[in-house]
Parts: sequence; C-alpha cells; structure tokens
Amino acid sequence: MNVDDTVRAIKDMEIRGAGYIARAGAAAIGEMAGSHWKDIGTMKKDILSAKEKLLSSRPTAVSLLNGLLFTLKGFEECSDISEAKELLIRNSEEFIKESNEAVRKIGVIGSRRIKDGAAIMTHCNSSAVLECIKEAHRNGKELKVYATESRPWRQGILTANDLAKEGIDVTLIIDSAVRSVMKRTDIVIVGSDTITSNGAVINKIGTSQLALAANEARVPFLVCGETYKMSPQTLFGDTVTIEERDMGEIAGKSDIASSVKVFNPVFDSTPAKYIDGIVTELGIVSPGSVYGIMIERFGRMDVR
Ligand code: RI2
Repeated sequence: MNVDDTVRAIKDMEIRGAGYIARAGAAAIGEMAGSHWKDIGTMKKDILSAKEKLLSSRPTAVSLLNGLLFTLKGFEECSDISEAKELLIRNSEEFIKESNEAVRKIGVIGSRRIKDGAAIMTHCNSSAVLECIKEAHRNGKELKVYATESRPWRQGILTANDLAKEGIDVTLIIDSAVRSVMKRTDIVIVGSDTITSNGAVINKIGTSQLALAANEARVPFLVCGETYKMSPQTLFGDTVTIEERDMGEIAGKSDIASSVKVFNPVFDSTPAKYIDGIVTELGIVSPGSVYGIMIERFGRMDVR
C-alpha cells in the first residue's frame, strides 16, 4: 500500500491497533523507497515528508513514530540512491519481522500468567493480548474471557469473534458492566498504545476504569506492550497527545439537540500504581522498570 492509501486507511481505522499501524507505516516507507528516484536530494525530501504525513494520521500511538524512526535509521547519512533504497527496504522489513516476533513472544510470556480455569477480562482489541489468550488456550488451559464492547468503535466484537473462532469461551459485555463483572474475573489483560517513562499506560478509552475496578477487587492487572510502544519523548517531559475523534462516532446530528456537545477522546492514561506488570518481548517488567529499558533501548537514538 502506498503512503497516501496507508494514511487514509489509518485515519479511517481500516488499519488499526498500535502494532498494525506501526508495521503499516514501516511498510509504506519501504514500498516508497523502491520507486524510481531522480536524485538523492529529492528522495530525502519526499521520504521525510512521507514520514510526517504518516505521523499525522493518528497522534497517540508512539509505535508509529518508533516504527518510522527504526525504518529511517541511517537514511539521512546515505549519499546515493541505491544505498538509501537498500537501507530503507532492509530496515522496513526488519522492523516488521521484529514487531511480529515481539507479539509472538509476548503471547508466550503472557500466557504463563494465565492460570488454568482463569476468567480473563480484556478491553478493546489488542493483538498482543489475543496472542496471550490463544497461547494459553493452545497449551490446554480452560479459559473464560469477558470482552468489553469498547464503544464507540466496538472493537470488542472483533476480539470476541476472534476468540470464539479459536473455540475459546467468550462473553461480550457492555463497557458499563466492567465493575460488576470484575467480581467474576481472575485477571485483567489489556494492550497499549503508548507507555510513558513513568510506567503509565495510554490505551483505549475506558482502560483506566478497568484498572480502578481491578484494583478495588484485588484482581491482577497486566498490560501487554512491545518495547516500541515505549515513548522516549516522555523521558524529556513531553506529554502524550490524546486523540479526539469526530462526534458522529458517538451520536448522529439528528439524535441529539443542536446545543448538546459531544466529547470523544479515544484513549486514556492508567497510572503505574494500578499496573501489576507489563508483558514485553523481553519479559514481564514492572512499570517502574520502563525508564531503564527506555534509556537502554533509545538512549543513543535521536528521538525527535
Ligand atoms: P495492539 C488499539 O487502539 C487498542 O487501544 C489496543 O489496546 C491497542 O491499539 C494496541 O493494540 P485502536 O487502534 O498493538 O483500536 O496490541 O484505537 O494490536
């Protein structure tokens, strides 16, 4: 898919999920690099403006920025077209491979925290969470999953259908049933769009409600996140922009009086104190370890 189609598909949520968005961005740059270029100057200018265009598609998930930074690593130092093409295509393929591999590893590592007979609650639709649940199921564990509807896009339906296809016992619940159903839940596992340097997790709106309800009911709360969901910018005090989407996703103009305002934030932040562990491809880490991992992983990178 070319850059413009990728940007449109991400904006329209045809491509969604923080990991998918990152891989799609890397793939679009890889594809663009393979085009015919007149000179290296034009190539650099166009590729860097494509990066900005991709970044403007959705503002919250840092995975997209990290995927693009990975893909563009060394590009500005390239002195000829063939060297630059080769570098971008190789970086793009490597990011996609590592990203898929990270999700698979998270599945294996996270599944170990799921006990036989467990009732799991999850929110929205995270490929990393689905991998954990499916891996536990493949290992013969009897599971029961509560999938929240996740208004307004109702990605919980995707989660429920996907798990049902695997033969997993899954129940769809509305978002406001979370606190009530928490009494029947043994573990909550959610995905992440961005993880900040102080161990807070930005994920689908409503995630923090699950965390509070889990905390109140003393139910363990796990987050799945590849290390490219960690935001190095937050090391410098930058805050994460929370995407706000169109009011039409919540209510049509004819459903409400013209004076009614609609506020549609897409993500929220769950503070580190409500998170028992973050399942990464490196292992399960405490929210407090995120800072050290970021320094190690991104320390020498130009993160801006
Ligand atoms: P994976 C999704 O956002 C959800 O918030 C989900 O938890 C997160 O991305 C991570 O998904 P959206 O794109 O990377 O549906 O684990 O707004 O697939």
